[in-house]
Amino acid sequence: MDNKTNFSLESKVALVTGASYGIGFAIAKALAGAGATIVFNDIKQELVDKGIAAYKEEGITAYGYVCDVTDEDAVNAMIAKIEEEVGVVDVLVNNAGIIKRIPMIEMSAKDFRQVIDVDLNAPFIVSKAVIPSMIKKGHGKIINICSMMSEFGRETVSAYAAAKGGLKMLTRNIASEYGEHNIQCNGIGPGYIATPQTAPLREVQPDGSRHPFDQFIISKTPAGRWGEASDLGGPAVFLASDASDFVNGQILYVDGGIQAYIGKQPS
Ligand code: NAP
Ligand code: GCO
Repeated sequence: MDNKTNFSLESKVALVTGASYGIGFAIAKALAGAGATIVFNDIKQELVDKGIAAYKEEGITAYGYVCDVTDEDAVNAMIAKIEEEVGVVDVLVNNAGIIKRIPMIEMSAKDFRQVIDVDLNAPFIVSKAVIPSMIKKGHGKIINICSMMSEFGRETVSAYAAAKGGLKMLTRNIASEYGEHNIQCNGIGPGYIATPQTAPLREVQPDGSRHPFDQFIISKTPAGRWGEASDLGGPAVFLASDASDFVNGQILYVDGGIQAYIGKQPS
């Protein structure tokens, strides 16, 4: 098979969770560009409607479903509906996620559990819902959106780091358990990406200066910039396509080199 067809997603159904906007939307757009049929979900109908309109503006006819990915019954019902209305899910991108930036000893157990629920339990629930049909079909791709916090900690993100670290190992376990069914499960580990989730870290200060964390990330990234959600599209197409059929259990970091770099020396 030549590389033109190797990277093609023609005839593939791709479900991207939490993809009305942000990284999920950018990944779905890239998968559509490679020929995939796009299915996405969000918690609220108004967001799903906005998402459908946004995809339409990009020339993409997307199928949108209202579903809270932490609700197993709702997820199973959504997958059944997708299989009936669109087709079996060939590619699952577990993208939906939240973060709560709270010092650990000030964080309630309820808040901690909520982050774990969305960022770790939900990828388990949605993967469990799509794998049986992937096994029957004889192939499948699962892409978990991990994080630099799958490898590193930092102040105030204990729940998020615990979840994303767990998601890295869930990725490796799905790869181990279902590789024999020609299912590949890999992760994408974005660096710092300019989306609503990181907007608080980039807020312009009252004196017009950049947020200290913004300056920190710029100094720690060889690329000298925050990532754009579109930077994740190509890696997602690779991991969703036949081109990665022998790649399994890997986390592909798309971080502008931040993990390789000690950081810009003070001038
Ligand atoms: P975002 O802008 O906050 O978007 C998150 C999406 O997930 C939203 O559409 C949100 O919908 C949806 N969502 C949240 N909880 C949900 C639930 N229970 N059920 C269904 N949908 C739910 O975040 P993002 O920056 O695009 O991040 C997307 C993924 O990339 C997340 O897993 C995040 O951890 C990861 N990531 C982000 C970065 C970064 O720098 N931005 C870096 C590494 C990894 P609502 O609007 O309805 O809440
Ligand atoms: C934070 C950020 C990060 C990014 C991302 C980095 O508060 O440190 O939100 O967690 O979202 O996960 O890879």
